[in-house]
Amino acid sequence: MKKSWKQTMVALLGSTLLMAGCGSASEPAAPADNPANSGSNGETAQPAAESVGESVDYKIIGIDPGAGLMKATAKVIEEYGLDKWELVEGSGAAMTAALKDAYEDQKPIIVTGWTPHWKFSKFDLKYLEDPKGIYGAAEQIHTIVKKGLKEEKASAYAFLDNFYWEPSDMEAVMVEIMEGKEPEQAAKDWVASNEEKVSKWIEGIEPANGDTITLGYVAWDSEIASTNVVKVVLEEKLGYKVEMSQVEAGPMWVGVAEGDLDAIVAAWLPTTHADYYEKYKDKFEDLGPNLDGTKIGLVVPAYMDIDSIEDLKE
Ligand code: PBE
Repeated sequence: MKKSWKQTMVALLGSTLLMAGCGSASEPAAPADNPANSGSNGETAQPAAESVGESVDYKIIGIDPGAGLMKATAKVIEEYGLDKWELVEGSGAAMTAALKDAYEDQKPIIVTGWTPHWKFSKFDLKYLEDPKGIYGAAEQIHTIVKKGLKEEKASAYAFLDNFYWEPSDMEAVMVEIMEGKEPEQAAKDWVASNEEKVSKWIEGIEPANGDTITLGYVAWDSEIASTNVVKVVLEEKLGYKVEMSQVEAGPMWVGVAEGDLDAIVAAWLPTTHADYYEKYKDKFEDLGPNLDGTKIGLVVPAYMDIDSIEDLKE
């Protein structure tokens, strides 16, 4: 034992001296032979790179459970076989807070997201591709009113029927609110600086005399913006007194179907709110789109090295 240990040492010493001699004599030893260069060995000794799932603890940061986006995401988890993944329920505000925290630290995060939304102008984000098309194509947001509104509140009905704006308009209001303006003030300012657009919505409509009208909405940033703009126009231009009723998505649809709410400008169709629409479709009046070109899906910071929902399986 002792002898062979000594022999080993002599052999090692010999080869080390030999290599040292080689190195100083002319060229450096080839990396594979040079014990000082442990780069290749060091790399293989490191733990394998984390998967996307591990990096976010297999969590998708969701919003309120009644949102169509949540139901679509549950279906995504099922159809793409994302068995280890969990969809975390919360709210739109909790989702954007989590996104902001992660983004500031350049950490990975996956959220349920939608357009129009201010988050795309504040952060560099991307939608994950959805090759199975579960989130659907571009959609519209419709204005839905209770049956009989036309006879009951004709001026409001006429304006709601005309109300139509662009995603960039909605985003402008959303950004102001996100930057700290009260939603109603942001809406007032937008109305004041978009006289031309607003005057087309109310052209030829006789103002009402202080009638009360109730608008239902969910606390999604997009709908906070649109509902406040509609409120301001109804109050400032058409003489209504507007009550805004903040509810969950299910009760919002029930409310307009049963006539407890006069109108909503928050119906994402044909896909996101398809089940609500089907369930109550004979009980309300659909005034058609007030905005074209929405999108829903899984959203990640652009610095994350994934592109598709398929990448979440790894
Ligand atoms: N959203 C915003 C809603 C509709 C408006 C996409 C979060 C939803 O998923 O139901």
